[in-house]
Amino acid sequence: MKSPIKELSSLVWQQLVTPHPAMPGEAASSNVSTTTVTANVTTTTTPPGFIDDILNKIPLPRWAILTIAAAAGLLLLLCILCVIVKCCCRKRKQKKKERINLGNINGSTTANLVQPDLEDLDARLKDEKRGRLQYSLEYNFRRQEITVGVKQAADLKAMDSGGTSDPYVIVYLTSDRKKKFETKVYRKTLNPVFNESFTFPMPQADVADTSVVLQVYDFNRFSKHDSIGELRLSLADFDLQHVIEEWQELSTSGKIEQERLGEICFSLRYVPSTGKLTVVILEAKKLKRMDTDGFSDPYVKVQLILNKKKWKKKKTGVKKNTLSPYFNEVFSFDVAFEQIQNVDLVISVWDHDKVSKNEEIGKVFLGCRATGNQLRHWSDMLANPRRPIAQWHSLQPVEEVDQALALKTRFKLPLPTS
Ligand SMILES: [Ca+2]
Ligand SMILES: [Ca+2]
Repeated sequence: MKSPIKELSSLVWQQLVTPHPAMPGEAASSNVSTTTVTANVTTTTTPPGFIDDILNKIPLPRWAILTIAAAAGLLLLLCILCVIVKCCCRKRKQKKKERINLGNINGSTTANLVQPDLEDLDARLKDEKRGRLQYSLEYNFRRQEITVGVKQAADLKAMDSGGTSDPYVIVYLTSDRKKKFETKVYRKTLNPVFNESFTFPMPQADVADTSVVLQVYDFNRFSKHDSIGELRLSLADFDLQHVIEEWQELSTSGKIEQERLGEICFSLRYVPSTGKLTVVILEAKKLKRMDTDGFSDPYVKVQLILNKKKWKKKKTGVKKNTLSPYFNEVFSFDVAFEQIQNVDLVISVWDHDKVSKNEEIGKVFLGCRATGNQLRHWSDMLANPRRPIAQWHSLQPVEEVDQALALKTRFKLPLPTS
């Protein structure tokens, strides 16, 4: 006769005799099955008096042995349960992992793309810490002028090898870029106190369209001055009834939105058989104000550059006091089919001035070396011989276009000599 307790104790005994798994995991699950097997084997193959013999040899009362055995059994059961639960959890986790890795290759790719991006962003943000600038704005309604105060800067980015900078600030208004002021240079400091102020004439009508630009530079005696950062304060965002004095975080100068110079519409037509290039300057709009009266006196120059050398030039008449001139003037050039690949067409808008020098407002260039909208217009013209193709273009900063044209000269590609 075997009591359930006896059976349990024999099982415990077997467990104590058989080596215990050292590592949980896959091995554990196989051990679970061996345990049950051995238990079964024990119950069927052990001779009936065997356990009694062993129990008699232990110098403890029978009840104590049974209690210890029962406790040990319970503990073991708990252990087995724990191992089983752990095992199940691991398998489920593995399945989940597999599902992510195999079932969703795109997902892991996106993760790979997103992860470094976030790190990059962090690095970029750290890199972009340019420091802060305290300024003041005071508008005088009676005199129609604005006084910009450059107070002080803090935690400026170190631009020199010694871990410091030699900061100074340039101040100007977007309504008149030629009138620029500069503070003194402060040597070897990242927290300069400037306390300088500059006054600009500022008609009340122009306030809403004007921004104050404060550019912080690092002075270098023997090399180009480095831009530390800048602020662009749109006056429309301020209540100029009061004196404004505040701190603002500097941004990198490259990130700042480009000034609107205006747009121009012209049509292009090319006839390969006769080698005639026809440019019709139609109209312009939203041109930048160049004169103090709030208008410009625009005219357009049409220039051809052949093999990076100035070749032919024509211009429209001057339209007085307007920011949206209508020209509708036709210009024809002889450009042989062999030359058209090597031609750049430069369209520039100028402001005529009676007393001072004429000023260039903005320009664009077209040709096989152009990019974006300009390249599209040029290739549309070549793809549609004899048909005039009209398109609007945003004027670009003069220096930018000149630089792009000059750059092309430097990186000139060898052309086939046929
Ligand atoms: Ca320096
Ligand atoms: Ca003018």
